[in-house]
Order: sequence, then structure tokens, then C-alpha cells
Amino acid sequence: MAIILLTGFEPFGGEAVNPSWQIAHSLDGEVIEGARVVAQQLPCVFGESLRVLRRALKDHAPHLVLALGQAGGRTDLTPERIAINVNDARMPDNAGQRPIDTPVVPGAPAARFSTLPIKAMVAAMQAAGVRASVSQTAGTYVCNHVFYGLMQALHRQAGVRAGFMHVPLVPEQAAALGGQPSMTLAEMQHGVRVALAAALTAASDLHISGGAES
Ligand code: PCA
Repeated sequence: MAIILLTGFEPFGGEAVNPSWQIAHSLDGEVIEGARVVAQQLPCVFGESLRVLRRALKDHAPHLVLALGQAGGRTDLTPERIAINVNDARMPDNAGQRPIDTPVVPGAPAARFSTLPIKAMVAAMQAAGVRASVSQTAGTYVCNHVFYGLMQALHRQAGVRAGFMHVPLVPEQAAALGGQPSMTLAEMQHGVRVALAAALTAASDLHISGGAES
């Protein structure tokens, strides 16, 4: 059976949970459009996160890869358009590292696009009643690091679609931080299921705007 590799991160930045892993873990073993979800947790650590990811790519030879990460402040499920080849950490990772302006992969291109049909995924999630929009930047912390490393690892495997999606905080986290936007775990699970189904079935991406002015 074809495998969907679905990754999520361990908690970071003083949080007790990370919704990206809660979602991935809860969908582990589910079959979506004939493909089985394999969930993998990644450490929120520059370098080690990519070692764990590359091992999972080898072990499972997935047909499709979706990496998830938490993005405090966002209101929507946001498939990312592009990964950039830079690490610039505003705060230390879970191993205390704080790289500033280093490349994710030395000598590799400045950026790599997601190979997921991000517009089709957004449209499918919206049609299912889940708030979703395209994001034009995955930041410069561990999520972008993993996204870039993922796209670099797979860039010669045209048959394997891969990309990244940031998710909002869950309500418990948002309440503790005082009024941040949030989405329930159930809604995010539904959105990710629908997005994965769209990613597996869309022949090509939709020609609709997902752009922004800034
Ligand atoms: N979010 C962080 C790293 C891990 C996570 O879930 C980020 O957006 O870079």
C-alpha cells in the first residue's frame, strides 16, 4: 500500500504540546484515498530533525510527504509555498542551538517550491468548512529548515509530492497566551485529512489566486 509520511514536531518554546504532532499522531494508520498514513515525530532541533526525517524517508519510501508545524498567531491551516535555504533562529532550539544566517544545505539553491498542489488543498479545506490559506513564508526556524531539507532530499524524485503546512495553536495553548488565534484539534484533523486527499488526487494544481501583497 502507498505510504503518506506525515510528520509533526515535539513541543518547543516552553509549550507542553505541539498541535502538529497531536494531529500527525492521531491520524497514524488511517487510510486516505488508498494510502496509509505513517506518522513520525521530529525533534525541534536544527540538524537532528533532518536526520530523523531522512531516515523516515528511507524506511518508508513514501508516495507523499506532508510535514506539519505549529505557527502561533495564525488563524488558518496554511500550506507553505516555498522553503528557503537559510537558518536564522530568533530563539534557541530544543538543543540550545541558535544558528544565525547559516545555510540549511551548503551550496544548494536559495529556495525550493513545495511540490504539493497547495491551491487545490486550500480549496478542498475551505469547501469542507475549515479555515485555510496559502502561506508565502515558512519563516527561518526549524520548520523552514525541515521543509527545505525535505524538498532538497526529494528534488530528484519527481513522483513523490512533498511539502509543509503550518497549523494554528490549539485553544488550550491560545488561552494560556492570552487571546491568540486557535483552532480545535478535531477541526485541524479534518482539515489535514481533506488536504491529504486533495494532494493525492489532484492531477495538477488549480489556477486560482492564493497570493498576497506583503
Ligand atoms: N514550529 C516551529 C518549529 C517547530 C514547530 O512546530 C517553526 O515554525 O519553525
